Amino acid sequence: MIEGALAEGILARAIQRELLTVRARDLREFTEDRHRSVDDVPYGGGPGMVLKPEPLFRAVEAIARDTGAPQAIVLVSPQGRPFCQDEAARLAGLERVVILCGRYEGIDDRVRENLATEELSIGDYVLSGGELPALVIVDAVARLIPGVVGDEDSVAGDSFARGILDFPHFTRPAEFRDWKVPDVLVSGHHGEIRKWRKRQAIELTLQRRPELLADAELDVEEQEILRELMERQKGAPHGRD
Ligand code: 9D3
Repeated sequence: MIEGALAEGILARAIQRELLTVRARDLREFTEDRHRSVDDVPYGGGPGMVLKPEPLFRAVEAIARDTGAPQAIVLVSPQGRPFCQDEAARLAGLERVVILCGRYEGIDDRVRENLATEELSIGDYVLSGGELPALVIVDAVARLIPGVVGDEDSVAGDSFARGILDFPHFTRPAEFRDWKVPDVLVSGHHGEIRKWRKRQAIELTLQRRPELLADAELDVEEQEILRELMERQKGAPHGRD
């Protein structure tokens, strides 16, 4: 699953160009019993299986021997702190990161307490394993490594990099099935276009994700637009949209 995802798109290109290295390790390689068991029944009873601590500790110790000690050992789990753009930026600044993931009902808590340096979740929904969350983290972090994304401006200008939602995008044709591209975008007035995009982004953020605005990095013009939109919202009737 992980190797498949790493073989496609921007990630594959970045790995090929040695801008980053990603290696998937199979926990079964770090077992010692005849059945190569990575899990066992839970102490105290209950459904499902629990990941054993030994293969995880042995895997991390082997990685440390091979490549040097990791600066972070991230356990992905539904109980983790929410992963976000700031966390991605922090991890992108580290030299070596290990991500621990698995499919299980639970993971022996000694791994969380004594091996992992942090625990991250990618959101409040139940997945069938931690591989996709691990890949989500790898993808978000990789994009922040210089050269991975072709256009550096696109990374810096990413709406989430500034903590607000993106503005709407359009391309040709200027009219499609009676739906027109906003006149301002076709006009070529770059100042007006910049202002329109700011307003759209802030309006959308205010409507859908107002909690983002508390920590957003807004310039003076954007702060002015936000004040104006909030004034307008106050007077308007509720319940639209
Ligand atoms: C019924 C109890 N479940 C815990 C909330 C068991 C359970 C569900 C899902 C145990 C593991 C998993 C697999 N998910 C992850 O490993 C996981 C995950 C997720 O499911 N959602 C959001 N982020 C993450 S990070 C790792």
